[in-house]
Amino acid sequence: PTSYEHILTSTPKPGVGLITLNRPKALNALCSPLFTELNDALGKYDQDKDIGAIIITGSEKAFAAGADIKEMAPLTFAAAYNDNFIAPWSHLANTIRKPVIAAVSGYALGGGCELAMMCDIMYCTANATFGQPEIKLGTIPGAGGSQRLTRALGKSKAMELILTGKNFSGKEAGDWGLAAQVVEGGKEELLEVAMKTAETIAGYSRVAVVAGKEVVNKSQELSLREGVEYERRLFHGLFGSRDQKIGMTAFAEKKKPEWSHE
Ligand code: CO8
Repeated sequence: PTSYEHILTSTPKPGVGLITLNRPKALNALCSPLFTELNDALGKYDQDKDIGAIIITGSEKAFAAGADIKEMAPLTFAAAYNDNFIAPWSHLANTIRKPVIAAVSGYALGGGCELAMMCDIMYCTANATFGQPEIKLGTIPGAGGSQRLTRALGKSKAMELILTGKNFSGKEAGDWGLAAQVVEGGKEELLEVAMKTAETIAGYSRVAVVAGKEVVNKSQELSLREGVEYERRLFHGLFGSRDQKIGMTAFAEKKKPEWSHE
């Protein structure tokens, strides 16, 4: 395994890649070097044939307390624009094809909330603390928060949160549908839930899983009619996979399918 400075990587279960944000002195503030490492680790798991699902988590106290404010403070418009500051953050949402699960305990503020929302499935503890507090720093969300929060919660609630900068709890994230499940307990119970889902997904055909992620994500960008047509094209295409034959034959023979991932 590659050794990183700001993250830890491991494979706690077969098929599951676990990335732990590990910059405890700054509550996992997402400095550029951390993101470079995160993108590297995500890219490696995405390429790894033995990995079927990825989990991103933080510590008990902080998933991530935002982009690194100390790094951003002196940035000029020209430097941010010329270097396309934050653009590498889109790697997760734009490039990674395997499912990524966010397991959020503690603070998920600003860029931390945005990172969690870029993941495909979010789990959190009831007392996790979410928020987009950028307005308090004289700026606005810069890693997709205004778009993803609004799609998830609707305009009025997202507007209120982004313009007041007030936090919301893990329980609220669950009630509002931002998180798929709110886990009672701490980081350990949270990871157990995330791991179980990751293991389940990793146990299916990789071809079908990647297609499933792709079509759900299309729903965020296409009209209903275009989205349904996109889904149908891919659905038809999967009759060309070996795993569709394996899965349906196994059902008829009352056997457990042995996926070829082809
Ligand atoms: N950036 C840099 N350092 C941070 C950050 C951060 N976002 N958050 C915490 N830290 C550091 C603190 O400075 C402190 O360092 P030191 O010990 O050297 O003083 C250490 O982490 C521990 O923090 P606290 O002592 O503040 O811990 P508390 O438990 O008292 O408070 C809080 C925890 C409430 C989370 C508090 O740290 C806080 O308010 N943090 C900032 C939260 C915030 O505003 N986040 C949004 C940042 S802006 C953003 O993400 C914009 C995204 C735009 C898109 C992407 C841009 C890159």
